[in-house]
Amino acid sequence: MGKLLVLTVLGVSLALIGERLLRFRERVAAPRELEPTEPKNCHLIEGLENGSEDIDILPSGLAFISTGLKYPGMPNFAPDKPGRIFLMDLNEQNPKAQALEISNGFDKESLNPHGISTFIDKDNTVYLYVVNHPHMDSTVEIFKFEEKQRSLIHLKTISHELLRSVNDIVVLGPEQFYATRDHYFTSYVLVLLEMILDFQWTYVLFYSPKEVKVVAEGFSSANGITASLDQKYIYVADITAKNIHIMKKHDNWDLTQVKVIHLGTLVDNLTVDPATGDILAGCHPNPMKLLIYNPEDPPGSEVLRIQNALSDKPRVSTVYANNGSVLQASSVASVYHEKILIGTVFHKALYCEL
Ligand SMILES: *[C@@H]1O[C@H](CO)[C@@H](O)[C@H](O)[C@H]1NC(C)=O
Ligand SMILES: *[C@@H]1O[C@H](CO)[C@@H](O)[C@H](O)[C@H]1NC(C)=O
Ligand SMILES: *[C@@H]1O[C@H](CO)[C@@H](O)[C@H](O)[C@H]1NC(C)=O
Ligand SMILES: [Ca+2]
Ligand SMILES: [Ca+2]
Repeated sequence: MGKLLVLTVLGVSLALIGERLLRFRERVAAPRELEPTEPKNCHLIEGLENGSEDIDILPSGLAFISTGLKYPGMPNFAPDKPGRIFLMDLNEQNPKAQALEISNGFDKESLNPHGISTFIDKDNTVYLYVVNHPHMDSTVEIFKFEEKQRSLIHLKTISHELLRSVNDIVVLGPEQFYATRDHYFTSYVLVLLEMILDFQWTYVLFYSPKEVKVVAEGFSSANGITASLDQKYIYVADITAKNIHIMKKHDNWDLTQVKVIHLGTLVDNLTVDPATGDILAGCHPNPMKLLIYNPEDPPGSEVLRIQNALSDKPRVSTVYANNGSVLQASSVASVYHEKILIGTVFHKALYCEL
């Protein structure tokens, strides 16, 4: 009897694992034809050759770009260089990316920047919040931006036991932000297992000096996060589930799900078009090529625009698509005055007119 039970449990477990494996294969290996799409006058940005994970553009047209992310399982072409934050003034005719100076007193060698988010205070001071992975840990660094000096003054490091495997943040008040956790485990092998078996143990966290709490959970891998223009809704990309969750924000900062928009492609970072409120999603069309990098057959890039996300019929259109010959592994796209900046996980960055 005992043996029968063991056999039954083993059989059921194997069947479950088999089913999860099949679903994993479907999620990552399904080949998709990309129809090449390109806006006008695209050119690669000089100085940003090795990744531009996240981009945040101020209302004034100054763009912050985080580069040099080192992350387990992701290729990196400059593993010995610390990460940096670049600035681009999109009001210029031919904007150049310029590395920002970082104030002394901050360990610049350990900067490993992931998601970023800007916050403008009532007195117009600009703060840049950076998800950092110093020595593969997760912290949020707060910098004050000095526009004239083109520099960042480090003010504070936030760490918390719930701030683990942080991917992206969206800052909505002084030291008040939502953050996504993209994996439950931190060791590479367990992360792979987690991805394959799809535990859905990742979440969105709310952080403030007074209160830290999980406000939404059950994501396969919560990734990019941003807010609607009126800040009443929060958009969360679930990268391995290939969808975007539209969440309503409540007065106590809790989130409830309004709907899920399926995109059929791995959704990475999200931004909102300041002129229209449309969501722009940097996506990975070929997950397997991203996981197993081969320069001869590189991963492609895809940027989608989602119009009327809150309506019954959101409209999804392709802004940019390329098989990797120009741009590999797009992860974010940000729009300013009919121009678009497209960043990538470990490759180049592209600037186009819409
Ligand atoms: C990118 O990586 C290559 C190879 O390590 C290096 O030679 C180059 O200087 C890097 N470029 C930048 C802008 O960091
Ligand atoms: C942008 O995409 C890359 C690729 O996954 C990712 O590593 C990084 O999390 C992204 N940035 C943000 C802010 O999510
Ligand atoms: C990608 O597209 C370019 C031009 O459209 C083509 O020349 C190239 O062979 C394609 N590469 C792959 C790997 O499909
Ligand atoms: Ca961000
Ligand atoms: Ca991301």
